[in-house]
Amino acid sequence: RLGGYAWFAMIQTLDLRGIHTTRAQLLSLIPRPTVDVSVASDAARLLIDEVRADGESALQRHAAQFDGVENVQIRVEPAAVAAAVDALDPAVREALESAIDRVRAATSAQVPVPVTTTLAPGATVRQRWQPVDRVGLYVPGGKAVYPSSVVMNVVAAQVAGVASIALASPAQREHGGAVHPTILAAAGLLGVSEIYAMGGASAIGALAYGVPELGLEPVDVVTGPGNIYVAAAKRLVRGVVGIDAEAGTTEILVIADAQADPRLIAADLISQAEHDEAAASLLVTDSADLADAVTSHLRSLSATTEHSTRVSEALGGPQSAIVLVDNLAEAARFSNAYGPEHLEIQTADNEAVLATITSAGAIFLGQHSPVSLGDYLAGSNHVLPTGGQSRFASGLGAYTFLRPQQVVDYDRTALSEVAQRVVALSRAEALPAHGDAITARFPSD
Ligand code: HSO
Ligand code: ZN
Repeated sequence: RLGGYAWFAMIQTLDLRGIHTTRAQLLSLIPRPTVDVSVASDAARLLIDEVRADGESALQRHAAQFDGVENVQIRVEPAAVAAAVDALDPAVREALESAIDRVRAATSAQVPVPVTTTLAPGATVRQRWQPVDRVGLYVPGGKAVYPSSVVMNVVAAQVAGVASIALASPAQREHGGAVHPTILAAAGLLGVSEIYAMGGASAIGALAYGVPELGLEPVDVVTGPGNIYVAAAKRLVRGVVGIDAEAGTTEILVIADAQADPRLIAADLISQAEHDEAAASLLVTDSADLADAVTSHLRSLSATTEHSTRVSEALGGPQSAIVLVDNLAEAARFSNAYGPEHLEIQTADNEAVLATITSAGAIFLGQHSPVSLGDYLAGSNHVLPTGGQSRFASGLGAYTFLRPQQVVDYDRTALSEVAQRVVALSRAEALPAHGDAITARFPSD
């Protein structure tokens, strides 16, 4: 650890004070990781094509190549799920059950009620929300295992009313090529039994197109977080199936003012940096004193944290920064342009800042609502859009699996009232058979 400064690479500072930026300039200043999903597209396409052509044998080859395991039992036996539930540490079981209850409760608020609009007597358009029939949920298993992501994906699909759920997660070398036991246990607690030991782009392809030898039927929607190969694969199968927003490498952006606690901010920035060398941790503040204090806490905390090397690399990477701005309005402007996966607001008036926020995957207000609470037990969903996608997309929820459908129901009188208008518009579009289909219902007129 000699030459400690190099070891603990410092977080860069972006000083925007006194600078007036256009939106385009602001977007170009935003720190982002240097690799993006498009670089993984060719490799992902190849893997998906192989799975489509060769089915299970392609999945076996890919497991050997990427996960270092041979002869994988790809379709998990129900007995293995039950055994994993039995072997679960009681404290972890209690925590998972509590997470399931809270996520289920908060997710229930995401199911819209059907609404019928009466446009005239006997003329209604009904709005109903229909769950998709079958979904494939991906749970990553690379640098860490994510039973919590099983909860987030499965509960959202169950609350939506999805009847058929398949789950995929990579074969784990340390577990003899099986899916990680905690992931199996989480699935078991949720009553999900169709589970496949397969990972990466191959798994996404298998879910989207199906694998007959495994009894794996194609799904309608594929969701779940993953690395750039998973994200690239989801982009490739989109259109064949629906997908959720890309939940890639984790991001946290903290908006804070002088009164915030720098030690807690540093802890929160590190909590997400722990996920990946490419994770993005940003503090946006109008207080240079707070920025300095957070920097020194980052230095000391990152030295002792378990994943010190990974954290230091993430904090020192081009995607992480401390951003100095003139005021909190500018902080919000920067954050909205960035569109963080997680936004923490730690200011004297959090509600006032919240009112100026437009884009974020999920928002965490005040000192006692850290992101890691949301990762596990807040009740909110932790599968959230990254890479600026919160500017146009939302996190995973029941609505991810629901399709709004309009049901039209007119009676004879209601139809006759608008018949001539349909005829007029159909003639204006030179599609007279459209009008004829209406008048055919009134032969005597
Ligand atoms: N922060 C991650 C979710 C997670 N953290 C799972 C721990 N386990 C992305 O929102
Ligand atoms: Zn996390």
